[in-house]
Amino acid sequence: MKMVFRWFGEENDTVTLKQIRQIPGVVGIVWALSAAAGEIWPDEEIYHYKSLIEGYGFNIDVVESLNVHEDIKLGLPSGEEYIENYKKNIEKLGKAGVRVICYNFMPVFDWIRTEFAHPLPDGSAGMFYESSRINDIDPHRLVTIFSKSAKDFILPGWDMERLKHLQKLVEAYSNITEDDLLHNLKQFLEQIMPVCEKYDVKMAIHPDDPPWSLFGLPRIVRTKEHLRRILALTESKYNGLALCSGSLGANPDNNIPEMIREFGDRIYFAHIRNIKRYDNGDFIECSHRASDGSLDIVDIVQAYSDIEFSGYVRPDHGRQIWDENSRPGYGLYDRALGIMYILGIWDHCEKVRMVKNDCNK
Ligand SMILES: [Mn+2]
Repeated sequence: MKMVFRWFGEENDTVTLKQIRQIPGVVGIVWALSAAAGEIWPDEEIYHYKSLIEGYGFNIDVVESLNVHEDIKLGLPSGEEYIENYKKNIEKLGKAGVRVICYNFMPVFDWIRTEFAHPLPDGSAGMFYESSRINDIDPHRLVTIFSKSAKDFILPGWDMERLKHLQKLVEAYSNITEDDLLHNLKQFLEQIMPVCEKYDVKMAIHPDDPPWSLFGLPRIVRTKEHLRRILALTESKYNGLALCSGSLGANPDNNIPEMIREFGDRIYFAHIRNIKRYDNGDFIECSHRASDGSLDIVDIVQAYSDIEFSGYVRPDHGRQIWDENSRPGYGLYDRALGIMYILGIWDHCEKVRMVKNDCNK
């Protein structure tokens, strides 16, 4: 596995490349420009980030996210122009050296939580999802909560300009079924796959977070069957997955190690994160350690080792610890701890595998 770390850029992150450089094992930066969905990324900015990141000895292999315009998800004729722009961005990024693009196909909302900093018993805080609050919450209020708690940070996937037109956006989906949305994803993938192949850029779809429908909106990336269906949409192997343990794992029916073993060589990007689920459907993001949450991170990393995973991995989110003031979920300290835990398990698994191989010779 190749360990990478998400970074939001000089103006938009409390963590510096210099700090990331000192986390053992990190070889690349997961980056993006803060452009709105549908826009073409300017070369000057792409190459500015490339030289900045490579200057610290990191690769720029993974971009997260290149957002898909809502009109593409809705299958509108106006989406065609945005697909053309998407293709241009794939070409630009491929030429610059990017090998994987992580994206999602979630209608209107990207990831959803009801609280950014919910206290954990040890005095740290984690992002929290309280199901009873979601049920009575009006989507408008959710956007207000998000914009207030996010303080000065731009939240990944939460394009506030776009969300000003929330009512219209939600209504636009009222007649779109899951099958329609899947069909629109197929149309999108079919058009971009030749460009991905030409410039050697793999697409990795991120699962819905949380993995169930909200506000009556269709969601098509939330179970093993959904992932199977998505991989079968194209002949091309450039259509792949960003397997996020914390997103899928919020549903106890999703068995992450089983998915890793089934989808193995089509997983291009792994997000590893633990969550603690409660019986009432709530969940909180906790430390990576298996005993702290509901997901067995040891089994998950073991599964990646068993399939000899050579793709990219990142600790997904971290708690807020040691009084760090960072963007929610994306502080330095707890993600660095997560990396050391993941690499500890990985190194052990690899060692055991090599000893076994030697014995079989
Ligand atoms: Mn994720």
